[in-house]
Amino acid sequence: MTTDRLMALDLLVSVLAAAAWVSAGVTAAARRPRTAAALFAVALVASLARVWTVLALAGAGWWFVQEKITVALPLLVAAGGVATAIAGPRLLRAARRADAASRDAVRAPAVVVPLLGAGYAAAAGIVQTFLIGYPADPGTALLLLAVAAGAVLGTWRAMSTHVPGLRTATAATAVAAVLGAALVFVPFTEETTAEGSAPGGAAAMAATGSSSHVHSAEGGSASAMGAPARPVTDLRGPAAPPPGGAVRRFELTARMATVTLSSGRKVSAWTFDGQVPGPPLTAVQGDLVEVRLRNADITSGVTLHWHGYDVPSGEDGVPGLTQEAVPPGGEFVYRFVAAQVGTYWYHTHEVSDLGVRMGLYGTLVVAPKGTAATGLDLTLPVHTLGGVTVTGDRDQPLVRQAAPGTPVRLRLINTDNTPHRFTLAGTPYRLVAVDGTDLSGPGTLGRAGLRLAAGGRYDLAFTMPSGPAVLRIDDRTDSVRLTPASTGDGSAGASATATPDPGAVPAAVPAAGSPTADWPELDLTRYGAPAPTPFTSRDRFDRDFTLVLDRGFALVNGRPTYAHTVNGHAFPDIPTEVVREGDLVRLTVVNRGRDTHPWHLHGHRVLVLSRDGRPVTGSPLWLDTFDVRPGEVWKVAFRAANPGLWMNHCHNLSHADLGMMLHLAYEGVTTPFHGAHGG
Ligand SMILES: [Cu+2]
Repeated sequence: MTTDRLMALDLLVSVLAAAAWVSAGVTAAARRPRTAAALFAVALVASLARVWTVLALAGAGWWFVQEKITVALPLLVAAGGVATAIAGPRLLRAARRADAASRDAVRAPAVVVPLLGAGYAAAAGIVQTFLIGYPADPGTALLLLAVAAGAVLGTWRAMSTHVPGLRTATAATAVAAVLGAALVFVPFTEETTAEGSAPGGAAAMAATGSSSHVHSAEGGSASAMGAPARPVTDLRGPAAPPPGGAVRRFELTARMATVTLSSGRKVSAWTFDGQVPGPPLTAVQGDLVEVRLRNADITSGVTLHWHGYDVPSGEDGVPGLTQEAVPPGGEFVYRFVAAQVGTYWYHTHEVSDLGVRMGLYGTLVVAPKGTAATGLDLTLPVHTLGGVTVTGDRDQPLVRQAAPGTPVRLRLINTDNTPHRFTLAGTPYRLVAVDGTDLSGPGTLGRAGLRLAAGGRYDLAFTMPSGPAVLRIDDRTDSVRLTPASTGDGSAGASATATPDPGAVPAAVPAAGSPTADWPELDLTRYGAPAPTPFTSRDRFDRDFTLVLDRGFALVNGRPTYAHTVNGHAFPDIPTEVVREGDLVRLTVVNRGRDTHPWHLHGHRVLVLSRDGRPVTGSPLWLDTFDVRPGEVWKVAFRAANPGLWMNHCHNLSHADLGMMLHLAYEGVTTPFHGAHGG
């Protein structure tokens, strides 16, 4: 069973156990011994099942069961054991007789209180998992214990005038509550890294010190490590391109506007240059890209972040970290060398959840040097704008003609907060690049569902067939319809004869228009051919960080919030990951929640080492955004070769907004900005 299913099953049996224990107590109090005994049996079975689900979940990793094994199960087993020993025999006896006397007997506190107590204990475990989450700590455990004990005492006192040892028990409960509250609310000082064991030594951990404030203006603790302090504002792109490169100048003005979609539908949006998506930026490898950003009237401010593009840190566009947001009337000039080839995008990083949703994004495509563009090359950012799915600026299918034989490349970009599923019918094709990086030996695909993470990109390539080809989104919306141009019209300038994809296995190609919902999802970790990588999972890692993603109450920018948490904390209280230039860094990202988290590290591509313990057997996967689904454990690694201060966050930007982001800082890099931002 998958971890996700196991988590769901565990939740189901925990709720069932809590409900059955409480119902057994209530029906006993209502003098219905047979019903109570039946519910008691259900409660016992559900509690035992819970023990099994927790033990089974433990096989997926300690992260999935930490609070269950340390808090929920001990509570459930202790309270259930007491209820079974004390209430059980009385209940069964009464159920067998079922006369008036035994009906009265089961409403006694000796039956009802233990049954309800087991119910409270079972419920406390659920509260622990859902409200507090990972990791359980002694403070919250004591508080929960005190609440459950208080409920037992209250119930008992309500049922009986004499509760033996009531004063002592009440006092003990109060002490536990006070102690628990003290542990929860009095800040710790010894908390250090983001669960990172840094084989680099204790000094590195000490450098992390007071978590997110380590690289604030006055916090020179990183520079105290010996490396000379370097402000992030010095880490900028060059003024001139490398030899042979051109300068590509762009100007983008952020402003509010009403945009008209292809259907005529009008949407009020936040735009670059009055359009959504913003103007497409293109360059050739080796060019210097220079973008002058102006803000006309976006009152919350705007920046440009180059998603997936490993620009110098000072060009990364993170407000409060690498620059101040550009206010209305202001401007900022970004410069970076177009070193990476492929499909990328840009978007604002100031109030980015709202900003990107409203339309502040566009595409960035870098072509390899010295290759003339041939065929049909379509850049297709997919976004939900004003409640409808748009491809580019179209809310209707894009219809294009292409002569059979024309090489076609479709660049899919998911600019939304949640994944999209793409299917291509009518032609065999290959998924040739992911997140801008070419795959090794990508095979021919036919009936495949391509799940694209929020923020991610897929490049699909094929030769235009003699029939239509249709790209569909989420199995319902036709995004692109390519129809074969009548041969000889010369429109596409390609050879008139259809040349089948060389090397293509004549796959069973589904016709355009066929239903796609049952097409199996392509597993990228098994697609393509292995190839050498600069490091592997067998290497020794200089830093090892674990990020456990969950939900729970935490402070988000000082506000108590039901947050999306990392290791039990929310931004800006998640300890910064500190690395040194040259380090080989491993990240383990664990999702024990119910939401998918597209994890995105700025400034670096990461190599996927494994997912759920299974290594990648296909092409090496270099990603900037990887979708960590419920129950999944991803291990990825990167070389710390781009010094700076970087966001490391969930690219479901509404999750980031609710706390799911942190910083990755290179030792010695400081910021003059206030630091408590980044959304
Ligand atoms: Cu998320």
